[in-house]
Amino acid sequence: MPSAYHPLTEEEAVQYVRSKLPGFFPSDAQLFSREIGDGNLNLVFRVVDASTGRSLILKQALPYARVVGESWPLTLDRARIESEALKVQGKLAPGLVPRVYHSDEDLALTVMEDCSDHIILRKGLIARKRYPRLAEHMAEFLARTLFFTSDLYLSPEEKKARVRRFINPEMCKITEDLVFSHPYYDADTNSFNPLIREDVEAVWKDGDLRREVAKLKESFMTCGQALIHGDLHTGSVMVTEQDTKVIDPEFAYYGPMGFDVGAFLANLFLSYASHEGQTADSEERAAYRQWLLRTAEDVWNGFLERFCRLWDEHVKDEMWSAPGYRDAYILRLLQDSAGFAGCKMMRRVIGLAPVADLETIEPPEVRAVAERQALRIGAQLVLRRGEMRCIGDITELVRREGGA
Ligand code: SR1
Ligand code: MG
Repeated sequence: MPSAYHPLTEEEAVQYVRSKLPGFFPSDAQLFSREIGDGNLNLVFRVVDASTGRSLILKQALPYARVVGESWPLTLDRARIESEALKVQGKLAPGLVPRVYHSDEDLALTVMEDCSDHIILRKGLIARKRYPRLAEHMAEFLARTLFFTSDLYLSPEEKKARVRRFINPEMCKITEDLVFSHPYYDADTNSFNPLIREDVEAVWKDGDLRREVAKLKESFMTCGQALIHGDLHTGSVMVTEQDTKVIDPEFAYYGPMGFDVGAFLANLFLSYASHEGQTADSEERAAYRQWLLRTAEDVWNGFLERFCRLWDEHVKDEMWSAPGYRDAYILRLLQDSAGFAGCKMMRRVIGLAPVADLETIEPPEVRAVAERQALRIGAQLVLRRGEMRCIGDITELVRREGGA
């Protein structure tokens, strides 16, 4: 740990901002700071000038996972990764990530644009809000950040230099454990609704499923296709009706593109399962579920259109232009996305770090219905990913397996 490192207090956050970003606030401004972090890992300070309302966010990594405590040490290098990834993504997808004002490796912090006028997408989805521009923005973010950081665009030398910059072993290990290993056996970290124990045990005993998850785990560990966000769930996206910001890329590394696409789809499908219509407002829920699936389709189709356009405009390598290669690449990406989406759904039902979409459903009997759906959809996405030819095949599977 760098010797200068210590977790800041609210007061120190104000002093830090005054000394390192002297022009951001007037020198006589009365600044207020509040620690508002509610995620699994970090401190997040919001610093506001009371008279103008101008504000910023100071995000600082803790040397352990906040959600568990000091018994789970965690690398501070994730702050450097996050800050560098935000800068790369900000250039490739302007306006779709918070602007970085300042970063400090010794204190493991990033000072960035305050997006507090946005809400966390997961919260919006729980409240059944619709976001008309979400799919278009996510398609743009995914297509541009994945294409321009891959071998399709970069020279082999530049690509490998970037792989080196974004080696992120400790954060990847969390994903390897929590997404691809622990949910598939009786691991200590697992935590699930006791009412679904039989369903969970069926997952642990399913050899075919475990074999297919193992293949996906291997792909996550070995396929350095592009600089991926690495944790692109709906808690990593902030929204208003008209705007979208992708936040928190501390898990970024060179991995399979389908892991990002799949993560986002998985979280729409988790929301789909969570709005399972057992209660009085079932018509409204059914309509909302259709919106979620349409959004998943729009994300993929928008992504595909943009990705293909970028391919046609920028791909120069003789071999990448071989007949049928682009279509084969995209089909593999779709099938990878389905498989990774499946793993990401199952981990949120069985493993550590559940999602509020399911957790907040009461009573536990109703929650169990939604959780079983999520498990069924997840398992089938993994097992049948090789049969998927288009996004409609995926949403059709979700509809079929997502019946009560
Ligand atoms: C201890 S970290 C648990 C989870 O939170 C993050 O958002 C990642 O999804 C990680 O797996
Ligand atoms: Mg996060």
